[in-house]
Amino acid sequence: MKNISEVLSDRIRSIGIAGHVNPDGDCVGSCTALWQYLRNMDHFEKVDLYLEESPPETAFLQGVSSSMQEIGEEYTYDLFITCDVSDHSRIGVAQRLFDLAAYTVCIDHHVSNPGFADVNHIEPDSSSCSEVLAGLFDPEKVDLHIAESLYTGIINDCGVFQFKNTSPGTMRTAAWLMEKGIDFNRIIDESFNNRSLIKNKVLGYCLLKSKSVLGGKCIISSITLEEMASLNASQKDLDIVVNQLKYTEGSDSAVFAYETEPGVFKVSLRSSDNLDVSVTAKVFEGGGHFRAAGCTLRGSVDEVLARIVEEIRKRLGK
Ligand SMILES: [Mn+2]
Repeated sequence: MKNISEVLSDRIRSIGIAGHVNPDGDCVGSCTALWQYLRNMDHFEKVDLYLEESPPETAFLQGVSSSMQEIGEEYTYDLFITCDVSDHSRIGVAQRLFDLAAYTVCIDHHVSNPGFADVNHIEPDSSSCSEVLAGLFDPEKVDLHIAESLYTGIINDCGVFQFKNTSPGTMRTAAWLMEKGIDFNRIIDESFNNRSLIKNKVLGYCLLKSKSVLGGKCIISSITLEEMASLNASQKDLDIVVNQLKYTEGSDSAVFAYETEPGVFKVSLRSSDNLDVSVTAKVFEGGGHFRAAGCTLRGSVDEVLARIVEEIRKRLGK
């Protein structure tokens, strides 16, 4: 696909859009950008956006407050588009509507994406789904608010152009979005730098608990439901932890396990050039990218960490 218009035939009257469970900045940025873009086209009867509770840092984006967290009555959309969703099982709340839709499109950048829609446009070399979408839009139809959404998505997935997934193409996209007049400095502060006191405390707690394993090559940390409760924190407060762990000097990889329900841990993995953590995640039926991936394991926190570290040890060849 070269342009989003290729999937928008004249017969399409209703469009549903959805992101993934536990939405992040790129998910919200790409979904709201597409929602605004399609609504601005003015020839669809219905353009609906389904997003689970968005991170507060993205609340300023146009479309967030109009998005639906639950599905009302069942409805068959002429077209349903997912953004930043790496797998059918991650559609979350709108999965039923996706399944019912006459025609489906998946727009994504996850290398592990199996292609679960009728049309799959996946660019694994792209920093973010927002960058992929920017390439599918007519630049002249991108207004200030759409540019804000796309820019927010991009900076959240590439760590404000610090991660390896940042390409010259990412910078060129950011440049033309800046030319739309976005207040990029405010967007970076609001959606990336500013953190709640709880989020900062959780980060401090998890860093204090971090341990170096595999001769310093891997940094691990974790948090249980009980510990989260004692800090008054929830899952949404944890997204920055694993990247900070990764910044520990000398480490090639970081593992962060957090309990989502009793005895069930979501594990986030980060790595440098010499370790493909999406392979490690896949061993446990997870997925993701070369340097950032995730999976879910059952057991005690020590068991979960031990199993992941053992898998990384094998990959590192030690
Ligand atoms: Mn993404």
